Amino acid sequence: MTRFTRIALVNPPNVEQGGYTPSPLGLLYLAAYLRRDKKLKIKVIDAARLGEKEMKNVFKEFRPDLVGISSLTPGRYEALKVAAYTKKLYPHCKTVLGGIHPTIMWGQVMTYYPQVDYIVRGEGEETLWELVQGKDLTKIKGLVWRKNKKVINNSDRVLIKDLNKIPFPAWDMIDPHIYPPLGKIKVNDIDLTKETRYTIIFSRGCMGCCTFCSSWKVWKGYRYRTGKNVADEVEMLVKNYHAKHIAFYDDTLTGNREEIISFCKEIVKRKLKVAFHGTTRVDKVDKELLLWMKKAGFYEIAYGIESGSPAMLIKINKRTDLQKIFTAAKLTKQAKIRFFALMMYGLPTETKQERAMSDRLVAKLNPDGIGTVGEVWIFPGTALYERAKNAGLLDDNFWLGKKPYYVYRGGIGGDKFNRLLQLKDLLTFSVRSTFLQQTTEDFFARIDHLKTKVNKSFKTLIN
Ligand code: B12
Ligand code: SF4
Repeated sequence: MTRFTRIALVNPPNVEQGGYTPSPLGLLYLAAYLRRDKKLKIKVIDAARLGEKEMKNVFKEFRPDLVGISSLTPGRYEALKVAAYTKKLYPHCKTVLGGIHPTIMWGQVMTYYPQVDYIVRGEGEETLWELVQGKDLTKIKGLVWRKNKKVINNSDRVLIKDLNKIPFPAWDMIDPHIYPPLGKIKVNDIDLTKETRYTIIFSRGCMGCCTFCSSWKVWKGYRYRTGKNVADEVEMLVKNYHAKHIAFYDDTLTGNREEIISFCKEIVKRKLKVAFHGTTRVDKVDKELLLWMKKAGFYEIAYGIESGSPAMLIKINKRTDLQKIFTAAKLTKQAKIRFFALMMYGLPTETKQERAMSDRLVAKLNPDGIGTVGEVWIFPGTALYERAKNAGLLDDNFWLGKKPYYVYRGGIGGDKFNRLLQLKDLLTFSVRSTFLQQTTEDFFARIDHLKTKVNKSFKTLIN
């Protein structure tokens, strides 16, 4: 017997970045997977685009019995607000959170936010299906739930082996035209400033393990679809929606060169006229691959370059080097594909000289575009987060606050000058707050806290 029959899948409001948000591909995948059960009524609500008011209107009309909410780390507060609103409106409706933030911080989310009934960790399709179908909760792998107020974390789910078997995202359940065009140029007579940009994904996960990235926590390795299967999806987008601009949202698009080449051959054979964009690693391209990509319609490839300092590339575990970066840039340009460089500035221990090396590298590469936020954001689930915690910069409680992410401003072993400044701030703050305590109990607790903090800070400073 199904446990739920009216399911709303929500991308929370106010989570766009720089005013833009693409379609929530994860939710479209989930909707497509669930609707294999014809009895279910499913709604996908992209409140990031439609707004909070529209989301509330749909809720009132649709009366869901399960609300599924997607959450990245910066958008967690908005996701939790949607869950709280759901409970206020329909106290008996259940809420389930999924996406990278609850996948990593499930313990904290379930402990502090009673408005969340379940969390689906990692890949969502099969876990959500079993939840909706009413399977015994103790047997649903990948599910976090409560039994008599105790949080129960079921064992991990084995990831779907054959990605080709997952139904294509349910584009028909949203209006693709609510997503504004995102492109500044004309490519092969396709005016990107006018075309809706559709999104697609070839693979799940990444073979990398960079210290600032948490992708591996969700996807645990790299799986890919066949070129033919992805070409079928492109053809569906072209036939049903007249799609002309498609962006691949893979972490590493070209992780399997044979399947990418086979995809490109299919696109050429089927005469599909589409402008493609994708992101990959510099060590995952070569001349032949790029020439095929050009033929298929790729107009731009973004590469995670990150730094111009060889030592920094090692520190962040990028597993690339300057030679590979130059080669990828040269081959991409030779294939007449735009080369887009993704850079990181302000990485822990970065020196003035290393910053200058990055600037020199960018100047030499002369990319067609460059993407950087100009500072480093630390997310849970990354090696960097663990280092920042060990250095006493933050702890898990940080994510109970509203700040979208932790901005790194120095303090991890190596930035000795930054660390000294931070120590001074910490001491001033702790001494002040110690002497402002009302009760003796608080006072002694504070002194202990201060001692631990100072010890920890000195240790980090010395290391
Ligand atoms: C598209 C995208 C975006 C989009 C929209 C994200 C969205 N709502 O789908 C935009 C541009 C808005 C965006 C913004 C940001 N992003 Co982003 N983004 C991506 C990207 C490239 C693709 C997401 C995707 O479609 N994946 C494919 C689908 C199939 O996977 P999925 O969405 O994770 O969904 C599956 C599961 O997670 C789960 N699931 C997800 N939601 C739900 C909900 C329920 C109810 C259930 C049961 C299950 C479930 O089931 C799905 C199917 O298996 C990923 C990288 C990647 N390849 O995944 C980065 C990624 C998610 N983004 C990341 C980052 C860093 C950001 C930004 C901070 C970047 C920035 N510079 O501003 C912001 C934060 C936005 C915010 N306010 O929270 C990081 C995650 C960091 C983190 N801990 O949050 C990732 C992993 C990139 C990376 N490798 O570091 N992003
Ligand atoms: S290559 Fe990109 S997606 Fe892969 S681990 Fe590094 S930063 Fe993350």
